[in-house]
Amino acid sequence: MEREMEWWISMPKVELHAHLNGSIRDSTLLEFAKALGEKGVILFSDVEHVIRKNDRSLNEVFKLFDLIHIITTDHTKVTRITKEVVEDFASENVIYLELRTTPKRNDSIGMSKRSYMEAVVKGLRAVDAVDVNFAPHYLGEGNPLKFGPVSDICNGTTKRKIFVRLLLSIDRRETTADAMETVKLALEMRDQGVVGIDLSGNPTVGDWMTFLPALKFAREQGLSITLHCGEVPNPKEIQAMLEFLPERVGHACFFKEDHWENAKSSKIPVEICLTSNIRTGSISSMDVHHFGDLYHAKHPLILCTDDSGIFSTSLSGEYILAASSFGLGKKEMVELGRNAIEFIFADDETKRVLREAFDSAAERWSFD
Ligand code: 6MZ
Repeated sequence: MEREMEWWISMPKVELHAHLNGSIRDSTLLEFAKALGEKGVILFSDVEHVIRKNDRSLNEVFKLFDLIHIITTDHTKVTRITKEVVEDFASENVIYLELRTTPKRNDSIGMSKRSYMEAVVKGLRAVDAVDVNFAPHYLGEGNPLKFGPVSDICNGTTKRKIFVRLLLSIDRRETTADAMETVKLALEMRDQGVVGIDLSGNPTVGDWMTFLPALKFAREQGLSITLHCGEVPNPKEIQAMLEFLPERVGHACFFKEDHWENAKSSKIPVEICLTSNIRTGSISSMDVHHFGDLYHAKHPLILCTDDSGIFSTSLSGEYILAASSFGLGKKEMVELGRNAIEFIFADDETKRVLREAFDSAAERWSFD
């Protein structure tokens, strides 16, 4: 059993839907909460109970995020969380990570959206357990050729390597002006690994039209866009989002027949977060999850964690869950994992290096 787990961990993987603050280690969150409890900012005993709770509805998840943001939003903590999250994904052989986070402003501690993002980038630079490539290849520092092949990552003697790219999230509670500020910041930070924009946050809040101007601007300026789409039943919004033709969508739990027809004909890749969907009750059980239908229809899809900290999961765990729930073998899962490379927002040169990494790892595998 342990060897089986090792196999899934050793498989190179691509993670495209991971929220920074949702991927925080439990131990780090509890440590921060305890320190704030000692300072009298929060009541630790109340907070501990909320953090340790396992099953949460979608609404409870967003209440927890509000609490997490109170606990984590200062520059040094953001830097530490980023460093740990990258190390955790690298430790299970994620070789390309698209990490998304919502730039936050908090005047009382001198935090602007920009300084928040600078703290994130500082976290990327602080990683020492693995080699991190986060700048695009046309800049010397992030040149994947200089970075070297990622093919030795399964060999315990070499330092692991991971490509990290950033997506800036627009929270659905934000205004058009806030969203525009995030897009402008993303454009200014392209040389620091920002490749796109995500729209996320509580799906029962906010209106699509509020975000559309900023998303259109992002697209005109060459940023890629992924949207949380159909996380709750909202047929009109789903339709409008699909008509926008985002480069990817996340979740797609409440698509109706005509939405699927539309998404399939446009071949919009879907980021699938199995554990998250089940835990939040968006999907009642694995046997009715849309992964099955999409997989058999050969629709582009990518397995992702969403919030590995909140939902106590890992990308290896999501691959195991998909394989066991839908009767797929390792060969099929490797194919699915390799395909994810085609849907990343980074450049073609990065894709080439990642394909090589997969193929050279595959030479060492046997499928039974
Ligand atoms: C929608 C989600 C989410 O940005 O502070 N987020 N938005 N649906 C989900 N499914 C459960 N999970 C996380 O990370 C936390 C933020 O990501 C979004 C929410 O806006 C949450 O506050 P950052 O790093």
